[in-house]
Amino acid sequence: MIKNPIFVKSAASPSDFLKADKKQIAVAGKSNVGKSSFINLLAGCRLARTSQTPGRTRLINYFDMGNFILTDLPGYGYAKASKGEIEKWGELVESYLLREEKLARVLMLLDIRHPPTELDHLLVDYLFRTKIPFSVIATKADKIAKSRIKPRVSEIAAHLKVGEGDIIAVSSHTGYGRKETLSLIRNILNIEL
Ligand SMILES: Nc1nc2c(ncn2[C@@H]2O[C@H](COP(=O)(O)OP(=O)(O)O)[C@@H](O)[C@H]2O)c(=O)[nH]1
Ligand SMILES: [Mg+2]
Repeated sequence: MIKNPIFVKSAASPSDFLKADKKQIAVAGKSNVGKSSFINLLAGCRLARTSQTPGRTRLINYFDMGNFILTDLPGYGYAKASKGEIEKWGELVESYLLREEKLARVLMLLDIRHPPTELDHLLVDYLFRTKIPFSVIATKADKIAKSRIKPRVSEIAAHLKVGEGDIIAVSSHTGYGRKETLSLIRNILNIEL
C-alpha cells in the first residue's frame, strides 16, 4: 500500500532538482504513453495531471509515495515540439539521469500496441550505455485482447533486447499489472509498501 502520496514539486532546471534522502524511481517515456496515469495507478488516486493534449509536461515532477519518490520525467516525441524545446528536454533529462544519486531505477514506459519508436530506442540505448538500471512497463494493456498481451510483451522484449521478465504489462484503466509493479518496486528498494 502507498500511504498518503503527495505531489512535492516541479523542476524546470537542475537547480530545482529535489534534495531528499528518499530513493527515486523515475518514469520515462514518450508524451501521451500514459506516464501520469501510471503514477495515479500506483498512487491509487488522482495525483498527476493527465491530459488529452500531448506534450504538455515540460517539467520534472516529483511525487512523494511515502517510502520513496516517484519522478515523472517530461515526455518526448511530441510532434509539435520546436528544436529548442527538444534540446531543453534533452539537457534536463540527461542532467537528471546523470546527476541524481538517489535514482534507483528508471521505468521506461511503452505503449503495448506499438513497436518502440526511434526516440524510445535512443533512450534505451542511453540507459544501457550509462548503465542506469531500467525496467520496461508496457502501458494501455486494456486496449488489446488479453491473449495478445504475452505475445506483444515478447515482441517488445525482442525489439529492445531485454528479457521478457523485465517487462510488466499494465493498464491504468483496469488496474492490470499494478500488483506486479508494486512488487517490482518493493524488490528494487527493498522496502515494505
Ligand atoms: N485505455 C487506456 N488509456 C490510457 C491508459 N493510460 C493512459 N491512457 C490515456 O492516454 C492519454 C495520455 O495519458 P497520460 O497519463 O496523460 O500520458 P503522459 O503524457 O505520458 O503523462 C490519456 O487520454 C489517458 O486517459 C491505459 O492504461 N488505458
Ligand atoms: Mg504526463
